[in-house]
Amino acid sequence: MGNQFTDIGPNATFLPNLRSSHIVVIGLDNAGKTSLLYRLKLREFVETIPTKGFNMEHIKVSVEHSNTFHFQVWDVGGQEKLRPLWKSYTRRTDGLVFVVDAAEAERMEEAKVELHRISRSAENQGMPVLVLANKQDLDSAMSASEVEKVLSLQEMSSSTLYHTQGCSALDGQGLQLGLEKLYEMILKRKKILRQSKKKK
Ligand SMILES: Nc1nc2c(ncn2[C@@H]2O[C@H](COP(=O)(O)OP(=O)(O)OP(=O)(O)O)[C@@H](O)[C@H]2O)c(=O)[nH]1
Ligand SMILES: [Mg+2]
Repeated sequence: MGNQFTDIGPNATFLPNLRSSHIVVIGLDNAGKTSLLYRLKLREFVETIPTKGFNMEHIKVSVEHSNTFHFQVWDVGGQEKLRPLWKSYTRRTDGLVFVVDAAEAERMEEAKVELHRISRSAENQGMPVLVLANKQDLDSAMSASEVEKVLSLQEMSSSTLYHTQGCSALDGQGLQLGLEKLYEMILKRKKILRQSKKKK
């Protein structure tokens, strides 16, 4: 799936609908971010090319009690030279999706450094993080709990809600569950923020 440049800037305000959230998908190059985006959008596995900028799609997800939730999803290129741009996309977002290629154990340290760097940045403090351990269709893929361990997710700030989900853009496994978890974390964080505002 090719790059899609739209005239909407990365910091465009979220859709006014309360049932809609703005999420940003980041992770190292080749992790499978664009494949996951289009698996969600088109419900099929598509051929991709490395993303040089970003792709953006609106995605509908069925959540609890047959509610439909809308995500505005920004998929940002993961090549090293593009990573300094991640910050401008993660600013003012409701949730972060960090994708790793679970079959590439040798790049986990690099992924860990990038994930902790972005989640530590002041503007991203406390933002919910869904880690997707992608490519579970491959025999060599690490499980979600192994990925959670090597990325040292428990070392993220105590205010950060996170969940690690195994998935595959190839066959679609794990994606619905991952998005439901993200939805729950976003709601939980909104509640916490509302309560702390009331206390002030
Ligand atoms: N086996 C398998 N291959 C996958 C899966 N998801 C993605 N791939 C392959 O992994 C490669 C990279 O996928 P992309 O979706 O382009 O990766 P990306 O994270 O968007 O990469 P950048 O745009 O460079 O940051 C492609 O060859 C995909 O076909 C998966 O779940 N299983
Ligand atoms: Mg891509």
